[in-house]
Amino acid sequence: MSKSNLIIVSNRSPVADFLKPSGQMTVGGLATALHRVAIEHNATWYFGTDSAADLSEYESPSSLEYSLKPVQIGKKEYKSFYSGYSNSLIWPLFHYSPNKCVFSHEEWIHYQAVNKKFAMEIMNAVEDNPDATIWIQDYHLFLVAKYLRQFGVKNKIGFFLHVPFPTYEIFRLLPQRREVLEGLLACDVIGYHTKSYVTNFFRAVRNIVKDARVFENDHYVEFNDRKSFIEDFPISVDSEMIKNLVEQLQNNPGASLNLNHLSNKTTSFKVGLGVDRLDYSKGILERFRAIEYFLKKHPRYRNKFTFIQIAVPSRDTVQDYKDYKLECEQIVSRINGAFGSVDWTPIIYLNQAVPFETLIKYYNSVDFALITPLRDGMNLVAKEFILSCKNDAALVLSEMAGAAEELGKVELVNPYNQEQISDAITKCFENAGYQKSILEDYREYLLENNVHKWSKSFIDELFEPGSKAQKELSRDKIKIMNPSINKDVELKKAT
Ligand code: ADQ
Repeated sequence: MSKSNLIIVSNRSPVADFLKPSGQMTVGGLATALHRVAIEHNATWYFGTDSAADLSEYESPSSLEYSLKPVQIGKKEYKSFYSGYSNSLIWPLFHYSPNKCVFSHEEWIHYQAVNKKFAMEIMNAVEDNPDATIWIQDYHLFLVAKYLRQFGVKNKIGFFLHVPFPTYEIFRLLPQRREVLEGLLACDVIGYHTKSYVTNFFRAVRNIVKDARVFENDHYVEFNDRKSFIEDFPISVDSEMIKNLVEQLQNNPGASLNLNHLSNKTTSFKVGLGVDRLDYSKGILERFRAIEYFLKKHPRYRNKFTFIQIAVPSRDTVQDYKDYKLECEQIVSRINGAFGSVDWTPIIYLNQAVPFETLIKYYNSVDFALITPLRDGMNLVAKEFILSCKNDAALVLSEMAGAAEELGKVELVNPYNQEQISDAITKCFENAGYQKSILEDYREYLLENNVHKWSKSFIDELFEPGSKAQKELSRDKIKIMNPSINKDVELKKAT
């Protein structure tokens, strides 16, 4: 694929204020991951906006090394599509919270209309460019590929889902479940973070799209004369960039974050950290409750521990998010009121976005991180923390995060289990450094399995659909024919 032939499509612009000549990056996993990919490929990036400005002569910010193409949508329609169908139905459902779902037919109509609008704009761009490869991102845009096919677009189309693909029992609750699957099956390649999500998707197709032919062992589905390959591509971070930031910090100790004042000169004082978008799926409230439980159960650790929670405001047009923000503030205030003193605050709560360099300083200063989402497609914070943390730090990670499938040797917890989280915090006090070698191994692993590898493997697959499955199948065949290879691998692991 030639360099400028990649078209990225996402609901939101990677630049927070795309009308400014040099805009700040949008905070969130998708923007963080794809910004570098867009630079590398000199891509064209389509995104939705409800801005009323005249965008007919729009020019991308001069500071950006790729071009942005806004898809303009009316305010009412955008709200219904974004705050409504996308974030009040699909998001909660795919994060296993059906009680939070709002089922509205009107929002579905708007969701379809907005997806069609995206497809029309992209169709105009690819009409003269049969080599362009289209890469659609995430749950807001499930139907774009289907509309593109209806408009006669034959270009390669890929789709990557950044959130979990839920089990069939959850997915089947979606009234438009067949339409969503049909939208996906208009793509040549569909990517998920983990093998479990791939398995869930195959089961959903088998049960819902009865006229599709499912070849799970060969990683594809045939539907409407099209083969769609379905693969796991665990997303990652820009590990080299993070490593460099950490090295700069280590070479300039004056630049580090000084948290000594928190400890009130108490020896063996510990600082814990949480970093999330302010979202109920991230388990921030449950985490606070577990900390409250810990402080109640272990009075000896009061005064010896502060937890810093950095929560960047998110989706504040959605009522559930407004309520959640309030609940977080109330519980922090309750805990600090009940346990704190004039010279000690149990929880420091920052409801703000923090520059990435500062985030790295936090990661590098604390003793442990509690990353305990109730559900999470992957969770990039876990990977950022491993790459940046102190040698004797520890990571307590929810088993409900996609990242747990890759990073299963850190301290895994059930985010609802207060006793387990409390024990995990206790372990950080009593056994500092117990994860040292595990985190060292994962640092190596993440340096190799970085965001560039993620995007490259997706784009390679899109360029030649089925090649990943072919490689895996022939590797498996070699293993079956030469069982000694397996033994060698096992031996290497053991030594
Ligand atoms: P998110 O739900 O946004 O992403 P996550 O993967 O943790 O979740 O990424 C968040 C990003 O935002 C991280 O890069 C982090 O550094 C940054 N961030 C978080 N809080 C911040 C703050 N207060 N200030 C500044 N930056 C902050 C979605 C899915 C995830 C999936 C990603 C990528 O929900 O499961 O991992 O997409 O696919």
